[in-house]
Parts: sequence; C-alpha cells; structure tokens
Amino acid sequence: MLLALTASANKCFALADLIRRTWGIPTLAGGTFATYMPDLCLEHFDYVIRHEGDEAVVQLLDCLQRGADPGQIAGLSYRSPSGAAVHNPHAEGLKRFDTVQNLSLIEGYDKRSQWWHILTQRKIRWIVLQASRGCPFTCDYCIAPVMYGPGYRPRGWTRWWPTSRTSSSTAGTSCSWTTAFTGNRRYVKDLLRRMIERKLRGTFLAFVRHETAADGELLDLLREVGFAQLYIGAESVNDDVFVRMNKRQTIDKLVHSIQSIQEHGMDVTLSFQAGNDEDDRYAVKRAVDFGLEHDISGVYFISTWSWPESPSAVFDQAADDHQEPRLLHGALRDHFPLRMKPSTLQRAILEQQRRFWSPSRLPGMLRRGQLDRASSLLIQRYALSLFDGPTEQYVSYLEEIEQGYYDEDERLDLEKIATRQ
Ligand code: B12
Ligand code: SF4
Repeated sequence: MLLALTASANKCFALADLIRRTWGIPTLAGGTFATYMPDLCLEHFDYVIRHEGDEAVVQLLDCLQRGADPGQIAGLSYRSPSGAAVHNPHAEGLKRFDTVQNLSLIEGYDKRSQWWHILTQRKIRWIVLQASRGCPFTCDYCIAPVMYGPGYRPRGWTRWWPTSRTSSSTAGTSCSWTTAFTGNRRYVKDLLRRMIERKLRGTFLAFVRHETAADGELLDLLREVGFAQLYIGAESVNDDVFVRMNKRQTIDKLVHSIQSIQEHGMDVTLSFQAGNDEDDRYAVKRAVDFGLEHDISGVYFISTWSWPESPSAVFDQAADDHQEPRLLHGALRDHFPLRMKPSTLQRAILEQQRRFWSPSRLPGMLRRGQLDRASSLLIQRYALSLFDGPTEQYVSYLEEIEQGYYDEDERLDLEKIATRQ
C-alpha cells in the first residue's frame, strides 16, 4: 500500500513496478494524488482507493481474501479482465471515524527527540492529528471539498482524543492538526477543555481560518493546551483574489485576526499563493512586507496551480504548463502567470523567502528573547539553502521557455501560449 504526494509519485510508481515484477503481490494506491489521477496510478498499481480510504481498504482486503468481485466497493478503481479502467461510484464521506493512530504499532518506531532528528538526520518530525474532516467553506483552489465532500464532520472525541499512548509516542515532536481545525467552535472548545482536564499538553500547530480569532475564549483554550502557532492560508494581500476564489476573507479581517491571535500569546504563520492572475511582479514582495509589518513568525509561498481536471480551475488552463510530477511540490511555478514572466515569479519567491528568513533578523529576535523564532529562522534558512541550486537552474530553464510569450510589461499573450507546440 502506497501513498504518493504528487512530487513523490514517480518514486512510488517505480517502487510499485518493482513490487509487481519481483513478488507479484497486489498493490494499492490512495490519497490526494491517486484520487485526482486514478488512471495514471492504474498504470502502476492494481487498485486505487479514491477519497477517504478507511472503509474501502478493509473491504478490499476482505474481497481479496475471498477472491470476490470488487465491483461493489465504493470509491475503488481497478482494471477489468479486459484491461479497461473501472471506477466504482464514489463512497459517501464516513460518518464515524473515531480510531486514532497508534504509533506504537509501527515496529521500531523511533522515539528519540526532535533535536536528535534535526541534528543527526536533518529531518523535522511532524505528527498529524485529525480532529475533523472537511470544511464548511468551498474555496475554488482547495482539495478539501474534493477529498472530503461538503461540510465539516467532527471526530467522535470520546474515543479518539490524544491518549497517553499517543502522547508518549509523540514526545519531543510537534503535532499539527489538520485543515479547518476550528470549523465547529463548540466541538473544538469541548475537546480542548477535556485535554486540559486530562492534563494533555504539547506543542501544537493548527490550520485555521481567520474567523477563529473572533472568539477570545477559544484562543485562550488553544493557548492553554499548548498551541504555539496558528497557521492561516492568507493566499494573497489583494481582496480581489479572495473574491474570485470564493475565499470569504478580506485583508481587514485577516489583520484583525492576526492581532487578536498575537494578543492571546500565539504566533501566526501565513501561506500565500504566488502567481495568481491579479499578481504583478511585486506581489510576492508585498506579501513579505505584510508578514514583516505584522510580525508574522513564518511566511511561505506555494505557487498557484490547478489540476487539468479541476471543475473550478483558478487560472486559464491554456496557461497550464504541467511539469513532470517530481517538480510539483508547490515551490516551483507550474504555469505561465498572466502578469509576470515565470522566471520573474520564481526569482521573486526565492529572493523574498531569503529576505524573510534573513540572518540579519537574528539579532533583533535575540534582543527580544524570541529564541523559538531565532531557531526556526536558522532551520528555515538552512532548508532554503538546499533549494538554492535547483531553483536557480529552474529559473534559467524558465527564461528559455518563456521567450516570445510576454510583452515588455511582462503581460502574457494568452492566445499565443494556447497554440504553442
Ligand atoms: C498536515 C499536512 C502537512 C504536514 C505533514 C506532516 C506529516 N507528518 O505528515 C506538513 C506541514 C509537514 C506538510 C508538508 C508538505 N505538504 Co502537506 N498537507 C498536510 C495536510 C494539511 C493534511 C494531511 C493529513 O495528514 N491529513 C490526515 C489524513 C488522515 O487524511 P488524508 O491524508 O486525506 O488521508 C485520507 C485519504 O486521503 C485516504 N488516504 C491517504 N493515504 C492513503 C493511502 C492509501 C493506500 C489509501 C488506500 C488511502 C489513503 O485515506 C485517508 C483516510 O480517509 C494536507 C491537506 C489536507 N487537508 O489534506 C496537505 C497536503 C497533503 N500537503 C501538500 C504538500 C504539497 C506538501 C509539501 C510538498 C509542501 C512543500 N512544498 O514543502 C510538504 C511535503 C512534506 C513531505 N516531506 O512530504 C499537498 C499535497 C498535494 C499533492 N497532491 O501533492 C496537500 C494536499 C495540501 C495542498 N492542498 O496542496 N503537509
Ligand atoms: S477554508 Fe481552507 S480548508 Fe476550507 S475550503 Fe477554503 S482553503 Fe480549503
């Protein structure tokens, strides 16, 4: 059973091919990439489970054991005896998904500290806790509505909240709580109060929306449990982008939210999309300016991208330039932006990230006693340096392929790009 992020899909394909060639045992893929690209995955895997896998995987194992027909397993893709791809109808989103991961079941799971991993393995370990699935919002670019369907489904906390077993196996690591964590405030407050009662504390980060900050009681509870960072998908510093993408956010609300979270003793991390149709060559710089002005602890950029199959593509699909999967991890641009050359966008991402994670900011952090921020800056700066060479090579490549498609003001000739060979 394999799960591939797009950027690691080729490696997973090679591994699946090897397993099939060497041992001939059935192979199964699942997760976001496989859900969007089941046909491609079926070239290397015997089965693909689309969307949520919890029930389908058990049904498939049972079916394989009995040698039965998999035609009834909702959400399963496979090949018929004639070789044609069969995609069974979608499964309904799970109503109950109470079981929590138990890391002690992983043989040889390494319990050494985060610092040990950073210093000796150059790896940061993040444990994901999923308190809910889905999101009450439907932003056009987001995978959450596609993967989990409409609405927000809380997990049955009575059975799943972090137990001492989970906490001990995650000791010394950071935990992130998945998308739209605070989508149902009553449920999340209840969960946090129970964690406080049971003295379950840790270092947590949660993915939240700006509305979270309107509730002071919720922020106090988050802080008390150990949430040090709230991660908000800012996406842009341009209200027009929010409207076009159905984000239901404004810059004003974002700023209020940041201030309120900081007043409650937590840091804010923001991620931005880079290369939207409204963005000119200074958009990435403006986002970093915004981050510095509002004392944000981390500013990240994900290059705007859209699946060809997306029902709500966020840019004209003629401008799509899907690279090989290996390059699709969000840090490299994957389309021809409307108002700047691809090389300008890529260079801006690199330079502005360097500016945000500049060592020149260290003395100020140390003076203010922000040791967490200082160590995070060193780690991020180091991580960035690993991308320097490949990104600069990529910029040179972009300068070649963009020739002839942009005017002097770096405006894309969409017609010309649509008819390129
Ligand atoms: C938490 C998270 C992280 C954490 C991961 C921590 C960790 N230890 O795993 C951090 C912040 C480190 C991270 C980093 C990155 N992430 Co991330 N991350 C997420 C996030 C928010 C939640 C993923 C999660 O664990 N969910 C909980 C599990 C239970 O749900 P699930 O993954 O959907 O799994 C269900 C189904 O998909 C299915 N399923 C999943 N796997 C399998 C496998 C099989 C065999 C089967 C049958 C079914 C199945 O069944 C599950 C239960 O129903 C998602 C967005 C999202 N909301 O899903 C992005 C997401 C997965 N990340 C993404 C990306 C791009 C990255 C980065 C490459 C970003 C970057 N440029 O650095 C890095 C890669 C890091 C790495 N080395 O792999 C993309 C992946 C897009 C793609 N298709 O490739 C996503 C989808 C966000 C997005 N919209 O762009 N990420
Ligand atoms: S609010 Fe966040 S999780 Fe929900 S649809 Fe929008 S981007 Fe996705």
